[in-house]
Amino acid sequence: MQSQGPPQAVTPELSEWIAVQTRAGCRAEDILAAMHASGWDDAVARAALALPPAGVDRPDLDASGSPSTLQLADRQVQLLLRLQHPRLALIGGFLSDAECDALVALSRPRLLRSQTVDHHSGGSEVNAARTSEGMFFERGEVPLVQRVEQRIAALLQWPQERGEGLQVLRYAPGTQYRPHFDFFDPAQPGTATVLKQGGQRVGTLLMYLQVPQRGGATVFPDAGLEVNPVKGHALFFGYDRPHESTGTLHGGAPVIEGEKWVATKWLRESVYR
Ligand code: PD2
Ligand code: ZN
Repeated sequence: MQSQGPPQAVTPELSEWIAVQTRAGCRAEDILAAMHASGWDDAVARAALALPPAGVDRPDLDASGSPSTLQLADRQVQLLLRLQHPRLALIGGFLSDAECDALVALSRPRLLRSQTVDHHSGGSEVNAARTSEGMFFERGEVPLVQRVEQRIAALLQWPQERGEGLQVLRYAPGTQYRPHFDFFDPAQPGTATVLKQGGQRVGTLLMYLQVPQRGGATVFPDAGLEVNPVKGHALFFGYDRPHESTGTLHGGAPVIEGEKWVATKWLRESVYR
């Protein structure tokens, strides 16, 4: 006898239905519950929602079977490098040249001197350790940002609502971002305030939009690793707990010649509004 349940594969119709629910403000967890109630297989539902498999609650790529390419919903990308510690991956061709140029053009008029989190108050402050200029998009602010955020969610199997708005940074010659951790230091008094919205950061995706002629590598001093920016490439690193043992101390080395532009997506452990 044939099963009468829904088809057990991610179809375009299913993706469209999920997009409609998401635009209407439904959370991924609620859509998942509705799909369970309608008889959808849990693994298929989670894949369609870009949620991690049951029991796995951290952003990461699906690199099972050691693929050299990954087929995301709207783009095929290259899996160029994987590292276990720090947990890191370098993705080629994540953004097209046109997408990089459009993100730069949209953000250029809105740049302001970058700030960092003030660990005492939980607010933000100008800091000599970070001399770039930057701006934030609202999540889903324009169709291009929506498309990039959908791609990130598919790559890292992490729902869009567990991400901060996309940040774009411009580094002129001589500017840099000194080594730091992207998670919030649990020992600092301002951290409790920051965590109220979305909880801890659990991963970072850096996308290179424009590359300098010299300098500007993303460096991981504890791992002895330097990643040279390449236009359209994306660098992911995850941190399962807010601790230096993750090996994710990293920085943006000074730009020597030319300009470096990057977009950063910081991922949170829970829904970020
Ligand atoms: O621009 C970089 O290479 C860089 C380095 C370290 C960006 C960030 N951190 C960041 O946006 O967190
Ligand atoms: Zn960082």
